Amino acid sequence: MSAFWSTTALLPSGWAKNVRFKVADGLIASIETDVPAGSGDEIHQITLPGMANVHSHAFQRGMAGLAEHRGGNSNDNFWSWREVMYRFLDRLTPDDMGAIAAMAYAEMLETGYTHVGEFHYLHNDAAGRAYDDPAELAARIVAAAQATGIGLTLLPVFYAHSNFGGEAPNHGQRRFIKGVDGFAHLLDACRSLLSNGDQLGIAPHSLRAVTPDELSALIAMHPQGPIHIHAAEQQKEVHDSLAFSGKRPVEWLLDAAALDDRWCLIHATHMTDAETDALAASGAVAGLCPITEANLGDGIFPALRFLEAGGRIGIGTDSNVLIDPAQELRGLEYSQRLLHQARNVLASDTHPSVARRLFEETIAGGAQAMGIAPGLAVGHAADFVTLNSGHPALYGRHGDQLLDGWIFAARNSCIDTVWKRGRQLVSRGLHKDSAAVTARYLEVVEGIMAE
Ligand code: NGQ
Ligand code: ZN
Repeated sequence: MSAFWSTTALLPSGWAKNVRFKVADGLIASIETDVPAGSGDEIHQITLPGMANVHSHAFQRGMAGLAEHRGGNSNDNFWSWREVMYRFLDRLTPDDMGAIAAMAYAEMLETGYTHVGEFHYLHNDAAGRAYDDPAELAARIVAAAQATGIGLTLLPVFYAHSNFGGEAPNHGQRRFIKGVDGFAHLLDACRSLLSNGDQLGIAPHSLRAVTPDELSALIAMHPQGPIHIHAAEQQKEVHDSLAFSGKRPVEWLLDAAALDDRWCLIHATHMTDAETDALAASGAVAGLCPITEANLGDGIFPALRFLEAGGRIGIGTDSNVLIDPAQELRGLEYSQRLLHQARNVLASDTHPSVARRLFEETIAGGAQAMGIAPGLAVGHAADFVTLNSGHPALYGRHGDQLLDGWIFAARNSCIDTVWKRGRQLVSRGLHKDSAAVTARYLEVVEGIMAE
């Protein structure tokens, strides 16, 4: 494909009509508006930029739906879910993980994500021993991204402790553990795996898993590029942080880690008003995962205040219990409606459409958190998502109404085609290798469930 033409397209400047993108080497070489299609152009109706999924643990797709029944007692919570997740890892092989990641990434592409930030913490074998190649499992992530075609920001995770104060890791965490030197080797190995357009960041897992000294050492190891960390997802973490340092997790990070636009704080659910305002002012992104946060019973992010303070947000699929950016954005707005007993809470004066506001915010914040360029502009990757104008939720809709229809009113996906760096990966909502990826996934899941 050398040119891509769309009746309407969402550009950084807003909705444009009769838009022609020339594409060269996977990048947008030029954009013309109000022009007819050329002969041989790829022709579509409604074109959006691809979205970034800032936070995924791909392997967790394989246990989706398996933790939705009561365990031995009636007080299931985040921590009991985590035990189920740890048990799922008892036997998972590199091949299993690669097949599950490919399934998750194909689903991401099918729902409109063209880039994923993989917060990758599975490093050791099932006995907790390092593989001969420290990047054995990271390589499976990279291979799954390359096979499916999704863009990747690989975020190798440093994980060394079970709680604040450098507590020894527990048995369930044996596959995650690396020392500072081991992590340096892993980071080097990861760097050599990446291909064109992929990015490398670092991910100290959480203030529970990393001591302050280790955090400083990690940052020194990676002077540029994204830094992601889980923070303040659960009240227990806030209490443990206060007991350890006298500060809440986000407060501690703001004071000790000099947060700036390289940082992405995953969840940041439990913040005081002062933390909310200070995080917004720092330029860091809050990586929100509304579906997982609801699924795990985390709490409600203070989105209204954070956005009003100029805070930046991205969205992530985290546990991958369900993969769909439209449902993430809908869940984010609905959490605020329920909390504030009001409607259209996250709209703004410049964007009265809720979906448009959230789409724009997460395109910008998501790209920042991934270390890539946002939106459909010259020199940026030709990452197109087209909507199916024949979907009843979009009938007769124009401009921002299309986004509101997609995000609030469609029972099934409105996605028609998806393109990564000018290459078509999805048509009629299905990944080009869907049959093979799904067949391999079926085999792996049947094997796991039979054990
Ligand atoms: C994770 N997931 O690393 O997969 C975590 C659970 C933890 C979320 N926080 C483990 N949603 O935080 O200790
Ligand atoms: Zn996570």
